Amino acid sequence: MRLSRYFIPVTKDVSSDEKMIASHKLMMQTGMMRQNAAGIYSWLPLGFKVLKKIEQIVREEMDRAGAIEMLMPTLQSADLWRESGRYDAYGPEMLRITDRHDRGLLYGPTNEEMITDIFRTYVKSYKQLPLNLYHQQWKFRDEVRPRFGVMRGREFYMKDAYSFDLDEASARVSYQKMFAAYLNTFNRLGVTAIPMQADPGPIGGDLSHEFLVLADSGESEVYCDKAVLDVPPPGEGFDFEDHDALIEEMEKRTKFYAATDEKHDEAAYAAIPADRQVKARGIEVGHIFYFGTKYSDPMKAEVQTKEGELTAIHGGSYGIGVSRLVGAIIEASHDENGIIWPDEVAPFGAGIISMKPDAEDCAAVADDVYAKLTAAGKDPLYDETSDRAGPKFGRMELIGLPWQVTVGPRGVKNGVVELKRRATGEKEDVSVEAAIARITES
Ligand code: 5CA
Repeated sequence: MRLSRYFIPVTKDVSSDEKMIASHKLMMQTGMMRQNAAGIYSWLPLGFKVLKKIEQIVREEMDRAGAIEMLMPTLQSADLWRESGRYDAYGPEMLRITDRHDRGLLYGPTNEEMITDIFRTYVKSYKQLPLNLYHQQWKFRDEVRPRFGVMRGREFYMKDAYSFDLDEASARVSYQKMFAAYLNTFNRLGVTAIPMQADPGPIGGDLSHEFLVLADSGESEVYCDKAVLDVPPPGEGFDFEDHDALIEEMEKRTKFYAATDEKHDEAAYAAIPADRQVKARGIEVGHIFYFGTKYSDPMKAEVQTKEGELTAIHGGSYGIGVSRLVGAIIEASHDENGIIWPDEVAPFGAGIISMKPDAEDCAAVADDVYAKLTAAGKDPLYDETSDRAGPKFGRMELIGLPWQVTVGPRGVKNGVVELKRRATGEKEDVSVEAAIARITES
């Protein structure tokens, strides 16, 4: 993409609000998003690209774990929520809407009721189980205090998956699959997210884990054993059908103490060797629940067993804050000059700075780098504007693409370009071919 033809409204001055956390400020400065109302944002091209990359990784890992993608609407019927008893219980966070026929609607804060209704309509036999359906869709929660940009929005993008099983034992296997899939997902996104015992809150149930990315700006206070940070994720070859492997995976991690303040047990924490005690703040990027028959009982989501009896299914739900992750990744990966995008979610694979776009020889080399990186599928951002060097470097640093290739007159004379790795700041003068090779290998 040529920067002169793209739309990145970079602004240095965003707000003097001291409480603005780094990710919020950086997202505003880089023109990734625009606030339209409290907690409601437009995703401008750069931000939208990142959101879509995260969505795609989440999708791939859900699919790999056997979940099936679909799409439910943002608006839901109030009657469905009356069936489960949550219409009144949900409180003022729910945005209630009345249509022209005076029918009650709501902007969905989550989809347990709707998916249970779909399930009960079509699934009648144990033979069709287990089933895990998911979608990625906008949600609305009328938060009292929307803040920190996309971290606590009112409208936000969520991946929510819903599992249906014949009994509790099988539902726990479904839960373990999602647990393992989440570890792989967050690992691919370049963040360390720690599973912690959590309070199920309004979703309900008795088994629940939150996944938290440690960051000073996080809203939750967390306590954990440092050892939990060192357990590697299950990885690419992991077999989701191998139940023993699933159990082992979950045990490997849950045997170490890790809890949010709501579930914190001071005595258990004190028993951890002092040099391994971690008290920190965290951002909740995922939350999984096993809630048994909480929705299937009142909504009559029943299937026939082998013996021909009707039984309420056992359910779980599994959320990932996709839009929140954009902020969480930046919170975990930035410096005083700007964002440092992990390779997998970077909006562009590399940035090219043409220092003298008016000089024919310089422009030719920069065009060549642009063509080659594009052909290699690296989707580069090409700054061929006539802005001065300082602002060009500053802007590229701020946007924080994993690689920067600077094409300047002196280098061109010597047959080299400058290759810089954003994360480490390492710079090297190399040939165009070597630069392309390094970037495509990463
Ligand atoms: N039905 C369940 C699982 S699908 C559910 O709604 N869980 S949740 O309430 O924990 O939300 C799932 C994830 O959405 C959270 O872990 C968090 O990452 C994200 N999330 C929740 N509220 C907000 C918000 N106001 N702004 C941004 N992300 C949010």
